[in-house]
Amino acid sequence: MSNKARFITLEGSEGAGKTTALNTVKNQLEQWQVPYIVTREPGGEETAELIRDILLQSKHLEPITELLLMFAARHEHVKKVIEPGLKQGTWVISDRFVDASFAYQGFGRGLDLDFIQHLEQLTVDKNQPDLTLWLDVAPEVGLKRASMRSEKDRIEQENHDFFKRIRDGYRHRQAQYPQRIKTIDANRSVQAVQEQISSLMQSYDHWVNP
Ligand code: Z5A
Repeated sequence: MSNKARFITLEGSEGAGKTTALNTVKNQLEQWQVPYIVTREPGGEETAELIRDILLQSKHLEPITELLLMFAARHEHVKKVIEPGLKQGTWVISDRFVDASFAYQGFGRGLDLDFIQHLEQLTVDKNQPDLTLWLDVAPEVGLKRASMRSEKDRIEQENHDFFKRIRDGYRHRQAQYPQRIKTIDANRSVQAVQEQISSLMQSYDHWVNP
């Protein structure tokens, strides 16, 4: 068995179903019998979780403040959890990572993509995901699912056009990195989504059985 630990991220906009996807990925890693941790962004580490509370609970944040806090949290997360984990041979699954900043802060809030890329180089450096599952859901489908939830945080309260721009952002990233970012059609039933993810994960069997 190859002992190179892999870094897998899950992305998607509101109501995409990342929680279900996460369970399907975990099942595959358990079948492969590889050690793994599950983490999330913003957050995933003590200080980063404190920053998450500011990000999600503040009534108003300037877009640049939001962007800088996302990357401050990410840098703590990368340096204290992701990088050491991978070095020790532990696989890392993260619910969201840097693509979310391009989609939400870049496309959603309209911040400069070159500036975001510069922050990415500074804070993430070589710790890039090996595989990203982008759960692509139409905003009207995702927002309907999410509306079942009782309380919405600051970002979840944004309107339909914002989530349309997020989807454009993810499309743009997928076109830029087609080898890494794989599109999952998340408009379909839970079972159909699980099947697509399982079969995609199985196509990476060579990672563990070279
Ligand atoms: N954010 C950012 O702006 N910039 C960044 O760089 C980063 C993040 C890293 C994090 O909030 C927020 O931060 C997020 C992006 C922003 N804001 N938004 N929007 P979070 O972690 O609290 O929220 P989230 O990432 O959006 O996660 P979530 O809401 O928990 O997950 P989800 O993908 O939206 O969905 P879910 O909980 O798995 O499913 C939603 C519901 O739909 C649930 O009731 C399911 O049972 C149901 N569901 C799921 N799949 C299906 C299918 N296929 N059919 C029918 N129903 C389904």
